[in-house]
Amino acid sequence: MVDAAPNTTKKLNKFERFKADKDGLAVKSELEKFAEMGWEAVDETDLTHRLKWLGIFFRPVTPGKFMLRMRLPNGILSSQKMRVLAEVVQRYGDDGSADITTRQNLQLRGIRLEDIPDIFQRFEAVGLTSIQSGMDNVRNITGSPVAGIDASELIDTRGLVKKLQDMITNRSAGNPEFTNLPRKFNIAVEGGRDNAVHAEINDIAFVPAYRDGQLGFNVLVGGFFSARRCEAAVPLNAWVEPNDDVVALSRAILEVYRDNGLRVNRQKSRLMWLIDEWGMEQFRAEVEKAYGKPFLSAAPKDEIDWEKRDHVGIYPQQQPGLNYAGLHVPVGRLSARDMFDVARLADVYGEGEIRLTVEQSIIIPYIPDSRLELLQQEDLLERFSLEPSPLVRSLVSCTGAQFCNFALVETKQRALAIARQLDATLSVPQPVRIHWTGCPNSCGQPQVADIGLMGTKVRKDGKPAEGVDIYMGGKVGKDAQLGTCVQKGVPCDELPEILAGLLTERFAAQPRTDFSTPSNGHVQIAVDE
Ligand code: SRM
Ligand code: SF4
Repeated sequence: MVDAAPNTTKKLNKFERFKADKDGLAVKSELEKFAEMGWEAVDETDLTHRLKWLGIFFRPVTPGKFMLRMRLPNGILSSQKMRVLAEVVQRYGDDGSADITTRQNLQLRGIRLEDIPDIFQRFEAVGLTSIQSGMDNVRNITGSPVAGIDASELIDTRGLVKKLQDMITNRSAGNPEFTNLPRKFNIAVEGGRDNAVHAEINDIAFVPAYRDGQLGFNVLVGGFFSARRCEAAVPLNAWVEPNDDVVALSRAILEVYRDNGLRVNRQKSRLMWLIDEWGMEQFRAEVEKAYGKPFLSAAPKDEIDWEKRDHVGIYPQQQPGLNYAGLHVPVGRLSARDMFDVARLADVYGEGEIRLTVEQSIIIPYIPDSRLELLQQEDLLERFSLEPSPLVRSLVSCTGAQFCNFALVETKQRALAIARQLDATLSVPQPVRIHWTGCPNSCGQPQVADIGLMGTKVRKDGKPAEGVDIYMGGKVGKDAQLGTCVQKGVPCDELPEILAGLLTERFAAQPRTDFSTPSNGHVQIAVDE
């Protein structure tokens, strides 16, 4: 096994130094000890950084109550797994909750370090893991949320995504080959026609493409967002068959990045900076060498030719007589009760499977036609609607100030309140995707939105206040492109009026005249601290 080793003799940044001192994965064997001594006594670098290699995030905003970031390949989990996660959250009462993330994943809140050994045992018993989900590791690997059930699907990505995760994490045991990357790393494997996973914003993206009549993937590389720079992925000019070649090529790219990626300035360490430094020709040649066989050049075009779907509502599956139900989860926030309810619905109406979307919502697949009517009478659908009001429906929000110390503004609660207010006063003829992100790190992906709102600090009437920079022009699905900043420093309390203006001028919104309550307009979610 090759141990990851930084490539440079130049001065290393502080992250590289502490990784060289002790690998992040090393804290795995110390969890019992940490649990006994209590978080206050844990070495600071272990506490605030290395624990993230196991998916355990110290939250300076809520000291002692940790966040646990899972890995859910392709965003799929069983009702049994959901129940185990619900039990974890439940034990923390009002402190416990979970969020569906923008990488079709779950994060649990309120976790105490002393409970981690027991929680990890429970995870292992049902095949759950949080390994390598934070810091300089490969994040949750995304794939179409309707893989294997979508009638128009090209490639079922479920097996490939799982194999990729197993390779990267050594089947969840932890894999020191890939725990010292220069920076975080994102991989997406898209198998549908509508680019459901925002392939273009990943460090590696596989997108379906026919080459000489054979279906496989074109490969894109280097997509990323950061406070300093945002780039869409660019073609590697390579095509792979939808088999183990996907895993082998990902491994080759990761090895090249691990051994050559820039490690001096952390702001310039993502894959695209290496591609820039070398040029695509050299990068491709180095990856080809690591891959061990010549690349087939990319297919002339990919098969992403649909507008992006959000999967909210009920849709027939490729399997006759079966349907999937997309339940809208307002800004992705779940309570323990919600999680138990979702697990129950998946068992009673489906086949005990649950899927998550990058829009932070839930899909329950395999529902027979005969069960649809009954499903629609379930109380949970009052909270997690099949027909949410238009702006609430397309809302995405990062964690924000409630739990994230990078945040410059509160996001989730404000996002939902403003969307509901606008839905109550305006009739919007088309979906308008509004994405909130609490700081320039862009976890809420404002650059893919119709209207993106990025938290910032402003001054209003001579006093500091919460505000946003406004992004527009993000396009998803076919011909995806990134939006750009169109207005800076808008105080949050002026946003309802400014957004109403934008919606009217740019998205043909009209004042509502019927004054009926739009669907899902007054659903209460538990975002209050
Ligand atoms: Fe993120 C750091 C939350 C998706 C770019 N992100 C963080 C941290 C870990 C910061 C921290 O320690 O507090 C946030 C944890 C807050 C918390 O308590 O929840 C955080 N990121 C999230 C999530 C939960 C947002 C959400 O509400 O859905 C998403 C978790 C995904 C997952 O399941 O793994 C999340 N983050 C993203 C995305 C979107 C994506 O992957 O499609 C991005 C932009 C895409 C990208 O990475 O290229 C993103 N997060 C960042 C960055 C900027 C990275 C950079 O290269 O500079 C940081 C800061 C960093 O890494 O230094 C960051
Ligand atoms: Fe935190 Fe900023 Fe990411 Fe939001 S965008 S979760 S505020 S780091």
